[in-house]
Amino acid sequence: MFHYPFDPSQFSETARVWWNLFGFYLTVAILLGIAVYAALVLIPFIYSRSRKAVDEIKPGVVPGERGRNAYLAVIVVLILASFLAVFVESYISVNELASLIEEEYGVTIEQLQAGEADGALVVEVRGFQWGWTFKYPNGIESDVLYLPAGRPVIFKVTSDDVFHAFSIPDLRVKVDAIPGQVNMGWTVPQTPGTYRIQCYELCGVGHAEMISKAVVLPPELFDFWYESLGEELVVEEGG
Ligand SMILES: [Cu+2]
Repeated sequence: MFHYPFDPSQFSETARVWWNLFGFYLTVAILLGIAVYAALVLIPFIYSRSRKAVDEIKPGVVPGERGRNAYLAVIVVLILASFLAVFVESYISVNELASLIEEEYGVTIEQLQAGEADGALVVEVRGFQWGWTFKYPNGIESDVLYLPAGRPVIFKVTSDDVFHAFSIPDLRVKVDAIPGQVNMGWTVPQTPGTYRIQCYELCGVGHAEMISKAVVLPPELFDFWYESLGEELVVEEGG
């Protein structure tokens, strides 16, 4: 019923930016990891050659010959540089996403986050023990989430009872569902298909079964469903 793609970037604009950022973070983490483990393995060999080093230990002083502090400085600079790289890359990606959304769909991320964007579909998501209800502006209530492809969607998420977390992992959407509070989330689904919806906050014995599906439809088919006031839609499962 559900597919679990390794690379979800073509499914939504949010999936694309988070996937790219994840790749970047992972690369930085792997490089740092290699450096740390290489140091762990090499340092004992380096120090075992100069046994005097043990006698030279003083607080705040790195034992060994002069110049070793320079290596330390380089390592510290590399670590700080990697933090900076992650920060800068995140900033650039989110800005690129913001200008793309504004160019293509005429809405800003701020409007989407505020839940007030012209042309965006607003879906009220309610979590409960143990399931989800989706309510549309024309009054349709459905336990399957139908979405149009190529149009921004805003999720206004809340809960009837305990803490839940609404997530469509393949679209890289995740929003806390808190009773008495409405949290916003948004995405732009790109590829028609069926996606898994799952709760990501342990909420009781039924948590693991708190699963539903999001069906992304071509815009015409979505409009057809929407205008039919939510009659059950039989969608051929493909792929
Ligand atoms: Cu839950």
